[in-house]
Amino acid sequence: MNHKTKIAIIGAGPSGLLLGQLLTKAGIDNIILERQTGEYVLSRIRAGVLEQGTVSLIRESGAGERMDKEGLVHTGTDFSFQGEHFHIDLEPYTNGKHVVVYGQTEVTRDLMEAREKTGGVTIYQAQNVELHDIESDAPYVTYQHEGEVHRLDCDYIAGCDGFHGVSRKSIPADQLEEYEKVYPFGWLGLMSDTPPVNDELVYCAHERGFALCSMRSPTRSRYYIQVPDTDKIEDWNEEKFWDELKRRIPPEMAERLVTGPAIEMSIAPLRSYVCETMQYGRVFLLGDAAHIVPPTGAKGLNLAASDVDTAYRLFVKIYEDDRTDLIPRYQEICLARTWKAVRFSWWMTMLLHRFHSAGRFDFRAQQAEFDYFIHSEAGRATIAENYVGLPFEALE
Ligand code: FAS
Ligand code: PHB
Repeated sequence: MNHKTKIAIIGAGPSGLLLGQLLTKAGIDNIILERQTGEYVLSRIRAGVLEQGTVSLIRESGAGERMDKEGLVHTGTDFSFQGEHFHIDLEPYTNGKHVVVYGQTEVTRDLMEAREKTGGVTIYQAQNVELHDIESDAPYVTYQHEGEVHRLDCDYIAGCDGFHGVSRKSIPADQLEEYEKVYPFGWLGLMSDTPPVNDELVYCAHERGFALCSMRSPTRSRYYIQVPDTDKIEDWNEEKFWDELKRRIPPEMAERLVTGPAIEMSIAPLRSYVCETMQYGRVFLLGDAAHIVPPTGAKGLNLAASDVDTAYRLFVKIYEDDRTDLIPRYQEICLARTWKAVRFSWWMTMLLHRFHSAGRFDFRAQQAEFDYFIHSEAGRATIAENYVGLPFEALE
């Protein structure tokens, strides 16, 4: 089948769904092509913390009702180093800003439901998606669905297909400006229907390794511990996880920790990656298709949302006022914000994780860095304003 739309969106993760919802509300026709099923997309356990900019954008898309009802407003976040527990209030350093704890799975579910209600078209199980004539003014996408090959003609393509997607790979390799740093460890995550051990998140640095105490609701907890990049999920079980977590979190928290069966356990590798080519011809890269950050700074999903904000406002300008002159602003704005989020995520990762190959000096220097930032007003302000998210930049 041959069909046509204005914006072909590749990928129905949070980037694709949020962009699709905003464009539909603006009356800009779009179709999403997703290679998995909706259930599979929802089964992936990922982010948990939303910046205020992300919350506002989800509301603007019309998918914010449940988030506003069930999301947990957090006005502070906690840290610990070798078991000593500290709290940072976010609002005094950020003119009253805070974060909302609401799982990416729920954001995705809300966006899927909103899209269905507004009649947006998402083609799931679209296989072998290929981008064509992306340097022309008549690009198109081909894909297979239910055994048939289809062609989707469009004006622009939004590559929202994540790090392993096809969009970035469709840009000529000699046009890609890429930067990468791979960390020698991953995060082993566990989800359990147990009450969170603390009322706000706790980022724990310890000589045995990093740990994070997070949550999804007052009855559902999300925990992570740093594991060597050679570890496999088969090397771990619930009991071993809980024992190790207790060794890394403050003793009073270990005392009151409620353990229970794992709903989910998985290991995520940690890397920092930036593709500075975020727009090429008629293709725009958004979210994980363009950049990956270690989850230590809770930036991945939020950075994707800020790309969506810029892309959405650009497309409105193009279709309402023919402002194609603004197209270069997309990459300019998104890259400036991306590198600041990449820096913060890298800095939080270097500050809080144990580099076992590093020497005693490095561990002492890490401790001093932590002491300075946790105990100085300037240090706390720096952490707070990056954690709640830097402001979105306007197109003009
Ligand atoms: P996504 O990867 O979410 O979505 C891309 C979509 O495109 C997928 O549905 C995929 O199936 C589809 N796709 C891929 N190739 C395709 C093709 N060829 N054709 C059609 N469709 C295709 N961020 C945080 O802020 N906090 C966290 O704690 C956190 N934890 C994470 C844990 C893991 C294991 C991972 C991988 C990421 C984590 N992230 C976290 C980052 C994560 O939340 C991403 O930033 C977020 O999913 C980005 O959303 P998208 O850009 O939509 O990409
Ligand atoms: C989570 O709850 O999954 C989460 C929260 C904050 C992070 C990373 C992950 O920095």
